[in-house]
Amino acid sequence: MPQTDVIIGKFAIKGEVLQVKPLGNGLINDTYKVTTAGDAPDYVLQRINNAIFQDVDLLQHNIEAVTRHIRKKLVEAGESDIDRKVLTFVPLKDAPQTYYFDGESYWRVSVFIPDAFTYDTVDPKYSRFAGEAFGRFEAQLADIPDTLGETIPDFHNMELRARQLDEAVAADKAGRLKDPEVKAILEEINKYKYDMCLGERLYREGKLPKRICHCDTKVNNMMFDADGRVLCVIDLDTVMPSFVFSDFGDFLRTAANTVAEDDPATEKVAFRRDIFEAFAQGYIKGATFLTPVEKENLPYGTLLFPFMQAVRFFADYLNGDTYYKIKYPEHNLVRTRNQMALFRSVLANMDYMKEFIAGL
Ligand code: GN1
Ligand code: MG
Repeated sequence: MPQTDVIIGKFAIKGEVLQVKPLGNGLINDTYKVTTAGDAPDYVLQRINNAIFQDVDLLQHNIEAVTRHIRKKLVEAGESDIDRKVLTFVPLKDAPQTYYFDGESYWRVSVFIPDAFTYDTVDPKYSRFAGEAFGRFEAQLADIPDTLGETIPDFHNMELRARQLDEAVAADKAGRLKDPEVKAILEEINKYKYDMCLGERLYREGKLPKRICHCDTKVNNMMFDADGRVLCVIDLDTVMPSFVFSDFGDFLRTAANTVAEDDPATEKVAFRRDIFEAFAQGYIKGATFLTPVEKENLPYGTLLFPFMQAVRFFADYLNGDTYYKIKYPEHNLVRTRNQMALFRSVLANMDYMKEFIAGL
């Protein structure tokens, strides 16, 4: 692999590079912080996981269109400090494109946002801000003039995820299906699979629209300033047409779980109503465009995401851990147990959530 300082030298950055070191804890790409000398901005260098994002040209086209459009909206709204409220991608020194191919890997560089923080957990106050920010993010992109492609086709399509699990089961590549616990998880998933594909059915019936969504609204994909105000949404690789549940449900999947998504202590997993209520209030304020069917199904979206994530972790476990980065052999199984425990906890809250949403 070429040196990261050689790679960074291909981009039209300002300032002399002092240091490049790993940043963050994403499960897909490799991320580095690039520190420069003097007044020049610092940067974020990323190696794009090309096995997962197979069309990097389309990916960067999407991201450039999205950041351009949001920047325009911020200017029109008379916002200040815009460079901290939307990501800026840096072109190459000798070409306008915002990615570099070194013969093996794809790389990109964005400007590092100073004095900004990401969190792996939030309190209700931050949850409300996050809800409003994700709702606003979707609202800002509602009239984007560019056509955005699906950077991972059918990314949040539950029918596809269910099929992929069926394929993983049929192949049993890692020979893990003989474990009785694994079989029990599979049975539980199969029991709810059909119900969880409701979104795709509503879409086919013409009752549910697709909109431009972020599709990876993990709590740590949002930057806050020192006062807890949302600055911007990051990790834009999966911005694409989807159901609004993608952003609503995926945030609560991480933020409203009492523990991290890979905490082995499943008995501690529980769905936090305080985080849900604050997020839902914020989101409905920001997402001014919601149709009655979308609003009514937000509880379904909240239930769908722990389920879909469990199915994805579980399929990866059966496939021998080829998709998500793992830190130990059982990591994907531990994640699956955790997400199924969350699914059960959310399921027990369905009536309560429906009543709460109807009252907003
Ligand atoms: C991945 O890149 P990261 O870690 O923010 C994944 C999400 C999953 C998440 C689970 C492209 O997100 O869909 O929800 O891990 N991204 C992709 O932690 O598959
Ligand atoms: Mg991330």
